[in-house]
Amino acid sequence: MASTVNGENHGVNLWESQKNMLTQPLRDNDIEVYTIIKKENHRQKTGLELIASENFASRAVLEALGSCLNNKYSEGYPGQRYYGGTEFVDELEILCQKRALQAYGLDPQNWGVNVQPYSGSPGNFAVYTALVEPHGRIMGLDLPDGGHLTHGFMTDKKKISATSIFFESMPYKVNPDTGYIDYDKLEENARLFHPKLIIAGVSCYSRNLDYARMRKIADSNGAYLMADMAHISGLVAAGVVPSPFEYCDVVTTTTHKTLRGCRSAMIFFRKGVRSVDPKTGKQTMYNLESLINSAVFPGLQGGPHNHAIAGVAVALKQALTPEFKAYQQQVVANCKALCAALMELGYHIVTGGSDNHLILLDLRSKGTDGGRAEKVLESCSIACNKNTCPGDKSALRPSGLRLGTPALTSRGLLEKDFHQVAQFIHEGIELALRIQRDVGPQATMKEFKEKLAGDAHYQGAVKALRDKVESFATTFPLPGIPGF
Ligand code: DSN
Repeated sequence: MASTVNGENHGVNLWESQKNMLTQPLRDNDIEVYTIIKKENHRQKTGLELIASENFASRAVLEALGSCLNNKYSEGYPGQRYYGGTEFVDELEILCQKRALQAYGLDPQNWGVNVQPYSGSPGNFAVYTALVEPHGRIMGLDLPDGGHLTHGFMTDKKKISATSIFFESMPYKVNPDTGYIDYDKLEENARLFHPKLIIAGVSCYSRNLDYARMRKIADSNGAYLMADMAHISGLVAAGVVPSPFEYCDVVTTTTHKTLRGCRSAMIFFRKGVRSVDPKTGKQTMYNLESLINSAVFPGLQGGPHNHAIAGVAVALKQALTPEFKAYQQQVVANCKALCAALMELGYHIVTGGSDNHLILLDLRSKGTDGGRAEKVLESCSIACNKNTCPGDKSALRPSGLRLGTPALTSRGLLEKDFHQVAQFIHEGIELALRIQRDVGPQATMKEFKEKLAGDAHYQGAVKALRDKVESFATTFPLPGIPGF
């Protein structure tokens, strides 16, 4: 029954006054946000999504993400919360942990997992704060060589990432001639730098990592080895690329790239015996679990995003199916097809190929760069991103384009379709070259963009290619919640 104050039935009035706000569908309640989402949905449906870190989450994942779990606070861990009413989120978090270990074939005696990191960057930072003292030393692949910001990125002039401000970072690099990681140099530098943690992880590297070699380097320096498998975590779960778990102490991952869940992250950590003294037989045990759990909460985060944990749990269930394995195999097959088609069209691919879901197209031999190509392709409804290539002199004018196949493979594209995608990319790059010749080699990006947008001839060419791309793209289904 509603309460009454000063003769007015406030309970009823309050509910009635808020009823629309609280119960209307988004379309009726907030047309501006609804319209923006519809436009984004249209962009995703009509375009070709080649950003290597993106994917299309399933309807079930998105439903879990949009559920009442969003409402629940539950600081702490299952069984030890700072709030009441956590019975079901405890059940959910335990289920998510169980599925996470299953998805990677891990024995709960030897591995644990924290599923609370909000995303990859805070997840990585939590590991560093757990295992490395302030200003302790870390080594990760340099960002211009294919590493990630959170692997200690800094430039000659500035410490950019907090991971290089609060920790001392020395990057390792790829060989500029081959594009492959220079493990010899990493070994040599690690011997001098004595890192506490080595990071085996990439954001733009098309080859498998040599975890065994990195383990040896870590061991000879008494360092932890952490894999950041964010880009390849779906491929690892399906067994189509080597697993880092055999060699690493800690493995982090985001959950929305090849794994195809919602935006979140996980940290896997070893448990049990770390080492045995060969002389005395004395065992040293891992103590990562409490360090990592307390670094995530209460060290860096507050309440876990239970709706995201639900989305991740759903994605992990899907990752355990044969259909998911077939999908990941196709991601790799499609990437090889895209790579072969572009090479046939005369393009140079860094390292000459790919073992995974992405390739790095080096446009230096073509006479253009990643920024200009990305801009023209975007105008033609092809989404990808500019990226530095090994040996680039300036990160401000990256020479490459990173292209990935996970998202379009989720829409059902096969190898033959990627031959067509390669043709579209080629036409876009040819157009970028024509504009570049027209504006001259010294023209700035601003002048290039003005020419692209302001010249009727080029706008006609953009429209012609965009129409072809969109007619092609719309023949493929888009995963997710229907009509939205
Ligand atoms: N920004 C992501 C990527 O594109 O690789 C990684 O966080």
